[in-house]
Amino acid sequence: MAAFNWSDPFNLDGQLTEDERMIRDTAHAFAQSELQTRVIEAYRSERDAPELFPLMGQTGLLGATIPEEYGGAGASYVAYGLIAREIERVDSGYRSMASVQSSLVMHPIYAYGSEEQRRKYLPGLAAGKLIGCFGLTEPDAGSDPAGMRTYAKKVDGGYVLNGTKTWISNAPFADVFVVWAKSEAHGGGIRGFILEKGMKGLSAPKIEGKLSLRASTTGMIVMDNVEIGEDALLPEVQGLKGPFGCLNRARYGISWGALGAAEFCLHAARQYGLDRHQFGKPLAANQLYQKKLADMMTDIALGLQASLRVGRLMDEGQFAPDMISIVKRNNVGKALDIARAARDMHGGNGISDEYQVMRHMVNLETVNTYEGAHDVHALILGRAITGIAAF
Ligand code: TGC
Ligand code: FAD
Repeated sequence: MAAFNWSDPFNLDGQLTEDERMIRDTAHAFAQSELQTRVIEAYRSERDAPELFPLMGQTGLLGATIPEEYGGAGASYVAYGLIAREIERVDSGYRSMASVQSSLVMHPIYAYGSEEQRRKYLPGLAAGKLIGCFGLTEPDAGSDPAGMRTYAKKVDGGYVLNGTKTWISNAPFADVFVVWAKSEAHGGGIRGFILEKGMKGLSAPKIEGKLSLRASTTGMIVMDNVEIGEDALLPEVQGLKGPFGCLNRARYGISWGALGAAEFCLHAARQYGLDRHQFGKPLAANQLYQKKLADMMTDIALGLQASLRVGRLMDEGQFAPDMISIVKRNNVGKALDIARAARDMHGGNGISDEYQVMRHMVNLETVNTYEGAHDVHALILGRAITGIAAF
């Protein structure tokens, strides 16, 4: 019989390759030394942190699945998930910064870009010398991106873009903008374009006053007659499957990341319950307290196994997007429940940023909404089960 380890109940560690363990340990050390030391103050002051990108890049945490010839690490999707888990153990906003760069900017350039575009952008993005953002959502098109209004008009030698994207992670300090628009030259079909900071008519104002994900910068992308050349078009994809192909990767990473945040909350609640005494005994000596810890540990362990399975299938090229909807929806929903429970278990201290559980709780509200809201993933799964689209 094996000894039971409450912090790794199903021996996830033993199911990883040596390379994956090494990448996880590197990400853990980086997240604890560079991110954990900044996050409380960064969150308080809602401070922009573009300087983190080169630090993440030097550590090999950006574009991990992209081949080495373009600056990536050529690592597995499981390794990518492990990186997300370690970063989000510190803060969902920092994971957001990294997952947009890796899955929503580097992936489309690698998968849908020309060889010239790959060579131009990917090494700089992998190194964190360039920062990327991904513009799909619009003020009137969130869960329903097919309703987007951003339009690319065809002109001699290129296109002119008009439209507004909103709630765009990294946009205010981004150098590279992957933007999705309806294209006149392609029968009004959705196409991806690469825009660059400084183009005439392109601006990216910051959205102030977020009460969630405050360590990550969010903004708009405003395009007012932005002229781009033919070479700005991502040539290899047409239609919504372009942005959705990117979202598959990011949603999968989130399924690991959210559980990193949940693990932080479980560890914090356990330690708090052992240290704090009420009624002459540790809080953790009470049955109600232990039941909450047991529920947390169970949901984390089951969720991690599910994400590992989906990651292995992605590495084998055998995944279906609906599998990703299961793990994104389930793991984020469970992480949110866990963070709320941990906040409660800390009593009054639970609302202080010093204890960090409430920051995770409030962050996870965003994570539950972006990359397909919780209920939208239920509808994707409902469609898979019944064959009827309810949206
Ligand atoms: P639908 O008719 O279902 O599909 C249109 C075309 O797309 C294809 N497709 C997919 N392809 C690959 N992967 C997927 N997951 C795909 N889902 C659909 C589909 O096969 C079809 O292709 P084709 O060739 O036949 O045209 O499209 P719909 O308009 O009915 O979609 C409905 C729904 C609900 C599935 C979809 O609109 C949806 O997922 N909505 C949620 C929107 C969303 O997730 N937005 C995220 C914005 S980015 C973001 O939040 C970043 S936050 C990052 C951070 O900071 O970490
Ligand atoms: P809506 O679509 O208006 O949904 C509102 C509510 O209605 C939700 O609860 C939803 O579940 C529900 N709902 C919608 N349709 C249905 C239906 N048919 N049936 C039942 N319920 C329904 N987008 C990007 O493109 N790039 C980014 O980098 C990015 N980063 C983000 C960062 C942050 C901090 C946030 C908050 C958002 C970000 N987003 C980004 C946008 C995000 O993807 C959208 O907010 C999300 O897709 C939901 O869209 P919405 O806000 O318009 O809500």
